[in-house]
Amino acid sequence: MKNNKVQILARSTDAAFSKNTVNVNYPGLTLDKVTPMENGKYISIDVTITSEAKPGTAIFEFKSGKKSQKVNWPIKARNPRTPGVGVTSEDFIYLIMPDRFSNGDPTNDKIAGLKDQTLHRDSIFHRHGGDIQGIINHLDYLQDLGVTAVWLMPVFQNDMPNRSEHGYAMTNHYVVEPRLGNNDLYKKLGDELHKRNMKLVQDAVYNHVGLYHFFVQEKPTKDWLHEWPAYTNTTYKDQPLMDRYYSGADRKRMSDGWFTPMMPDLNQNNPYVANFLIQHALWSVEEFGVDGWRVDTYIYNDLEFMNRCNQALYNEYPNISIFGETWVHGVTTQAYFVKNNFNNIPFKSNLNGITDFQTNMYGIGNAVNEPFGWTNGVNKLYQTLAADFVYENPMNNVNFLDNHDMSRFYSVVGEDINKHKMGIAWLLTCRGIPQMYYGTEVLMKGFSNPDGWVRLDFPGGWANDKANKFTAAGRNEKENDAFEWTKKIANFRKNSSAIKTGKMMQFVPEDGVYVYFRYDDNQTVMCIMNTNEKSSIVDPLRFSEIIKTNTLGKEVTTGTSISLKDKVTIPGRYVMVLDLK
Ligand SMILES: [Ca+2]
Ligand SMILES: [Ca+2]
Repeated sequence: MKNNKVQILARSTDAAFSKNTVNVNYPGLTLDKVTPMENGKYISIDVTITSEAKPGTAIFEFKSGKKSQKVNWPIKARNPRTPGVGVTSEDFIYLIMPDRFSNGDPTNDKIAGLKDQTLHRDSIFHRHGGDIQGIINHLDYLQDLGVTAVWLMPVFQNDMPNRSEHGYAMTNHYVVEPRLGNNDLYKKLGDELHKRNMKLVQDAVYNHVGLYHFFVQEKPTKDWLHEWPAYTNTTYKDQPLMDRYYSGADRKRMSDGWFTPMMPDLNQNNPYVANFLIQHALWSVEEFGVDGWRVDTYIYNDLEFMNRCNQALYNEYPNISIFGETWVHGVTTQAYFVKNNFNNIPFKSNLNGITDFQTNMYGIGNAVNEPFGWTNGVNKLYQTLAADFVYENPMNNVNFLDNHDMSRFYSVVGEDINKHKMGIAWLLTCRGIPQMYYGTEVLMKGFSNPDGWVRLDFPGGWANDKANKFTAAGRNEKENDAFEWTKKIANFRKNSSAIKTGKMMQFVPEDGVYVYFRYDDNQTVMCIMNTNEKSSIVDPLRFSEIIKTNTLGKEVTTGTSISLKDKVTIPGRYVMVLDLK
């Protein structure tokens, strides 16, 4: 690899372990530095793996007086498939909470010795038994739907006494959570996806770990965590990070406060912590063949550290796409965290993508739910997209209708199937990378109050479920309608250069109707969104600068051909997606 230096953290139960001498004798491996840590149970070992090194097992010998101990350390061959190919606007991402999607292996539902022994599908905060095998079992379903990339909520071990189901409280970075499977099975998921030309997105968490992580329970150095005289939570207020009138105390609480009492905040200014996190990222991509990288709680990290961490991945995998979770309020604020067009600001991010909370919170929901007004309804979506000039590349923004933290879209739109389908049509045709949350295609419901209600089981994912929504026969008429609608547009999208890589042109919404185009030299796709309850009439003449010589539009969802020489009638609460001819 380009970066051939590795910092190993060795840990023992012996409180005087750090007094050991360290030796290793392996062709091509050089021992650069041995550092006893402040905590006597840890030694840091810096090594270089030169190009002469062959795959095999290096044996580290730890010696103290007459006592000697040997530890095997594998040196692996490179992944034969170049990982980090990137998840782009050509993809359609499906976000899965592994514990709640499908139980493919009932034998791993409870693991003896782990702190959380719950297994109770009627409780939103207990474990339900879903796992990686359950996901592998349903890759045909996802492929049929038109999905091209799968993003799992974090898969590494969360050995926490409770709330272990979500995965964001890691306790061991190098072990896949045994209730989800194991390292080999996670690797197999990557292989199975790649066989289908699909991609794997990993959910990375750098800001915090679980309270029961071994390096929290026994800190290698005193400053491993951000610790406070009394418990201090983050304010969740991002403004002090870029506000020119910021208070230092506010900024420190935002960045160094803990995410929750169960999730200690890591001190990324400690070089050993930083190396640990960066190396884990590189190892994951190489080991599991990861293609895209989602960064949890991006805004709570030390942003200079994030630039270094991102750069380490970009150096090794130039095509990898990294998108940070930016749950903030306002396009300019969101753009601060990603490559942007701002000059003369104190911090410049090197991140190449973000999860676009703005088109979600100030966009599509308003478009389908609010009455049309100067700054309301679909004008809000239009305005938010009109502010895209601040991003270096808005095609890297990940769009979504809902996710594991937000109320499910079908509930947000009052269980109105027409509004729901409008949202899906927009998701799959707007600029950027579409991301669907599991079950949205079959109308799963729930308000995030609390978040467990948006993390229910996918019906049919468990052997004795009453209905199996993975099959047409198990879905009701409305659910099949939503599924087929998604499938039609997603599969059209797969072969649509205009949507995948083309430009976008949007027209000022008039009378509740919003018209936008996706286009390139080979294709023009016209999307007409009628947010009114009643049908509306659109005159194609207004759009002649982009319709040009096209005379027909073939509706992607129905196959109907529509003449563009005449006025077009759009049903109420509907998005018409037309492939122009
Ligand atoms: Ca299971
Ligand atoms: Ca932090």
